[in-house]
Amino acid sequence: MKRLLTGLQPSGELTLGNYIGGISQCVKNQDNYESFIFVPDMHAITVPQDSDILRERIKKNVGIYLACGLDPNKNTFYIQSENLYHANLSWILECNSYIGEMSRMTQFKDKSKKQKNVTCGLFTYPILMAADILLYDADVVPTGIDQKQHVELARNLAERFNNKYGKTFTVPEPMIPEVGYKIKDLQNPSKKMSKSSESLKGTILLLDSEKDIRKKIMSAVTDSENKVYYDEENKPGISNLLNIYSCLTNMDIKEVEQYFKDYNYGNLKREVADVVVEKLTDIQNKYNDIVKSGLIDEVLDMGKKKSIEIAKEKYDLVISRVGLGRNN
Ligand code: ATP
Ligand code: LTN
Repeated sequence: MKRLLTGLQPSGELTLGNYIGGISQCVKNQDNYESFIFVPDMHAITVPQDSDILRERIKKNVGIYLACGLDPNKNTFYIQSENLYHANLSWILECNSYIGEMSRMTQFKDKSKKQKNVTCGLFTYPILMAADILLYDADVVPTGIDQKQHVELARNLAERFNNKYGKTFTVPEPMIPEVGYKIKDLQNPSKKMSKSSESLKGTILLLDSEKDIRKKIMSAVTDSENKVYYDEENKPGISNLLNIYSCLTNMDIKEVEQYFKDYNYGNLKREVADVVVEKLTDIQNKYNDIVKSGLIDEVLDMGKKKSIEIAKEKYDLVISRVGLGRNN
């Protein structure tokens, strides 16, 4: 079975966008791949974080993954900082990476503009991401389009290392969800719904209350035509609502368009809110049971053990190829 590996940064509360574009895709794939889902907490500290919030969010996110249907018997869950091999391999890869190629990373350029003090970690973070992937011989890496360049760096570093030292790493493939899965901010539908948005008015969080979900959807920005049809360019707000409905009901976008064709915007929003509330209430009920059950720590302890075993084997091979340490 091929291996799938992905991580969602604990840099904010998980959103409906994360569910539709990320988590639910992993749920669909869990029978087809041996899956590794980890929390890249060391990536989160490339920008300032509050320690108490970060600590709480790491476990909360794992609870949400489980509540969304990621089965602990089919996926290995672990926390990056609990496995020291990630940072160790990252260092060796840094010594095989070039300032020139790192300077071309577009996410660094974007994120560094928003920071007062730009850390070295923010600059080298894609190399740590390559280590996350290469330690486990991942075949496919599901991510958003913004991470494609980082997965390509991981491919380049794997090929470079293999050419220099002999076949050591699997060269991973990015797995990018289709355009339809891109959910937009409800207040600014030209922008993606994002967990690190400054205002959460246009962002539905997976643990939002029913009242907040309805309020956010009812006040979604639309247009003045009051006719429901799908046109991403001229009607981004309405198209976004239709997309959300289509993804949560597994209905084709054409069928959804047909279904809502005689609706006004108010009624459309009400029905979209109904399906979002139904889906998220189910996830939230499961999440509350999972938190009470102690399952999160159980799953993370098992995952930590397994991830360290796999990573150690790869790391030992790497240091022996490079000539580090002794007796290898
Ligand atoms: P950040 O704000 O920190 O960039 P984010 O919430 O925008 O975070 P990522 O952590 O970069 O998202 O992405 C994690 C996963 O969630 C990816 O698989 C990505 O495709 C998916 N995802 C995030 N936002 C959306 C969205 N609005 N629509 C569809 N998929 C999304
Ligand atoms: N950089 C990614 C999170 C991430 C990741 C990974 C994703 C860190 N390491 C390895 C896939 C594989 C992000 O910011 N979304």
